[in-house]
Amino acid sequence: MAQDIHSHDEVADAVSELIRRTDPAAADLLDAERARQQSTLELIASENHVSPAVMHAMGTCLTNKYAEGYPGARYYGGCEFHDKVETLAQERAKQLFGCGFANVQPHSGAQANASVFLGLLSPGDTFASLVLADGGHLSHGLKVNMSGKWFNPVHYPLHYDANSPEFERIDYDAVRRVCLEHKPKLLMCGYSAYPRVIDFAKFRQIADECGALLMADIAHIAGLVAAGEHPSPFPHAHVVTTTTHKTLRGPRGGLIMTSDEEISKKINRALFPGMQGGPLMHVILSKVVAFGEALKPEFKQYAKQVIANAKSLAKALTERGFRITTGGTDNHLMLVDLRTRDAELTGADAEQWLERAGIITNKNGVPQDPRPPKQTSGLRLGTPAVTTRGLSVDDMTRVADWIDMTIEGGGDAGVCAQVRGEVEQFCERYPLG
Ligand code: DSN
Repeated sequence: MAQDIHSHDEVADAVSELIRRTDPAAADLLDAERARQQSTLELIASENHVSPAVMHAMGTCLTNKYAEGYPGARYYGGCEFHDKVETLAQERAKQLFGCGFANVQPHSGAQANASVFLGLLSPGDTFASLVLADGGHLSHGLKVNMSGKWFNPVHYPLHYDANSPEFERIDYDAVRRVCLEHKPKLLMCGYSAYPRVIDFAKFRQIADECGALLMADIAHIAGLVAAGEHPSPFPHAHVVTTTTHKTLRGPRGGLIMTSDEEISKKINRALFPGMQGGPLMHVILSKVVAFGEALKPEFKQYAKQVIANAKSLAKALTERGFRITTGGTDNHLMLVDLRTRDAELTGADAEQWLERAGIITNKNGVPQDPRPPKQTSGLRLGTPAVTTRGLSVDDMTRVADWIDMTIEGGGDAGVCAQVRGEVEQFCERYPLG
């Protein structure tokens, strides 16, 4: 299934040749990156391999056009087809997520989030979120981000009691306590390193009780939500943001949705002209194609397989002595606490060793991690990209073996080279085009 959409990509070859004619240096870099992606296993939870149609929709003449404004109300002439493209993207997004309004213009998830802040809050306003170190996101109130500099974040905790069956999961009672104490104007949920189902209905109850708007940032789980494999934030959240390039498997970009007309007007004004200028219309064409793919029944199968693969990888790693935070996963990602294998081992080292072995991951803090973000005690692993490639539940056991061997080898060059050789050979069975 997954390989069908990635059968040999002649356009990618032609694009490379075309660039080579005028710019060999750029073509060399492009070819090197294609070879890297082909020969390694991508386990970064926020990455994916898009289909050739999604990929090449971005390399089109729509990049030539300014279309500031919205369909039917642009600041430039010549937007007849751009209006249709953007409207189609909006319609498909609404259908996919079951909401009333969609703004498809955000260049990224962080800009989508910033636009919500600009549209719905005033500088200094209080909002509640999970701190980045526990799995949140930098745009959810990190002090060096605009959200933390110009607004007043208060953070709710996870369950930190290791003896609790809820260990490292959201502590909804604590969310309620924090919200009743601080009366935030906005309550945020949705995370970048949280492996469990989010109870949007519970969040809405708390938001209503403390008079807050509920915002769900579903950047990581959007594809699972679209496929019905994770509960939807609608009708609970007042506003929903996402990226389009993670589990949703679209082009790099953002999306904001709501079913409230007044909120949609505020968000539209905040995004343009408040936050961005001209929309990236070539990317919006690609969003159209990606949303179309996600509406197909095959995408539901894909999302199911992403979760099955993640569960399989988490189980295989647990059997090999790695602790997975919360004891496993319900979605596409897991956080591996490396300290159970080796108290001295950092995420930074593990990431580097695995990269040498052809397995691409990212270091990530685990909840209450004593180490700084450039070191960390954990690794975040995800299955969206390898599932697109066609890897199965059984393949995940092999992947776990390679991770185990590499970590056991402690960065030894010979071990890394051996695993790398096996991974490269394995990857040949799953061509990316
Ligand atoms: N950088 C993204 C991630 O990896 O989760 C979040 O923006």
